[in-house]
Amino acid sequence: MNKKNLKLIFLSILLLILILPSKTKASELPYNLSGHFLIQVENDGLAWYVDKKNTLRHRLGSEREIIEFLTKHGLGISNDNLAKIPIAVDERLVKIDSDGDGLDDRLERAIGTDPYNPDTDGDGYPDGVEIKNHYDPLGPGRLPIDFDFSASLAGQILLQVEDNGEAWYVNPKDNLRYFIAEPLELLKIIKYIGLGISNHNLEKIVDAQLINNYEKSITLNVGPQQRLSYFLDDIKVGSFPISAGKASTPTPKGQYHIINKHPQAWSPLGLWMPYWLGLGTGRFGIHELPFWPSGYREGENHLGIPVSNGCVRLGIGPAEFIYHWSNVGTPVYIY
Ligand SMILES: [Ca+2]
Ligand SMILES: [Ca+2]
Ligand SMILES: [Ca+2]
Repeated sequence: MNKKNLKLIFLSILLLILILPSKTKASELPYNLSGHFLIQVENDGLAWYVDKKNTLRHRLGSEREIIEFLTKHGLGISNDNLAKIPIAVDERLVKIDSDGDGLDDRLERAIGTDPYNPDTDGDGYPDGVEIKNHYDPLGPGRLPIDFDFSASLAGQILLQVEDNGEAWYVNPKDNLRYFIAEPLELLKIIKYIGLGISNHNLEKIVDAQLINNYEKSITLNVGPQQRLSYFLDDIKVGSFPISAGKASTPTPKGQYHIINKHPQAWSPLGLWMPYWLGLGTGRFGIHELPFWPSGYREGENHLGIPVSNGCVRLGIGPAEFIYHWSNVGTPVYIY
């Protein structure tokens, strides 16, 4: 078998890897893949990143593009907070492990263990074993791991601002942080943890290079479609199913803008409306599926069906995304 055939087989295996939940609509793909690295298998494995903030894709072809990406997308983090995120120990990413403890020399320098001593604190457990099991390799006790905190940063690039700007990536698949020892090293990480994607699916995610002014707008189809679409510079980036007002209490149509935001608003009808975005005079708005003080939550199965009292309901996940994505003043066209 020649090299080309082998490559084709490898590519077709990668294509099968892309996890696409059957319910996912094309326009929800950018959101569903946000925070992930993608491998464009039909184009020599070119790497992309889907931005969590706006679901646009960024090309990571050259070292220059990667450096620009890390600088632009890196979120500064304190050492105390970074310590809460478990570290990935992946032998495939080890380049030089001088002391054979399973940790790359460069990773050891970043976390303060001794690259030439497999058991830095001399407690009988190697550094790699301690890290893997969330024990402190520098002394007694466990690491201050906080899985909820780690999950909240899934898909982010983190930069250690109190040290030398060491870069980490929190993989949404396992919520572990991967050390990016040098910019080009990121491509190696992507090779192992990125998602393979076909050209057909990649085209459903807008290339960040097409956006100039980042002017935001939202449209709400409150008719049979029941969808919210979000735009940048008049380019549709993605959309989500909604539940707008029922026939007796329809959502007003027309041109509005977001007048206020609240992470959890209270409705006079006696229910909570998370991720509230007020429209018009603030008597109606966009929010997450509401819940009642009893804890009962409106079901996801209402999305796509107009059942509300005039507000526009979004699913869990998309509501939080649109809340953070939009600003007070963002235009909203309802039709
Ligand atoms: Ca080592
Ligand atoms: Ca060591
Ligand atoms: Ca030890």
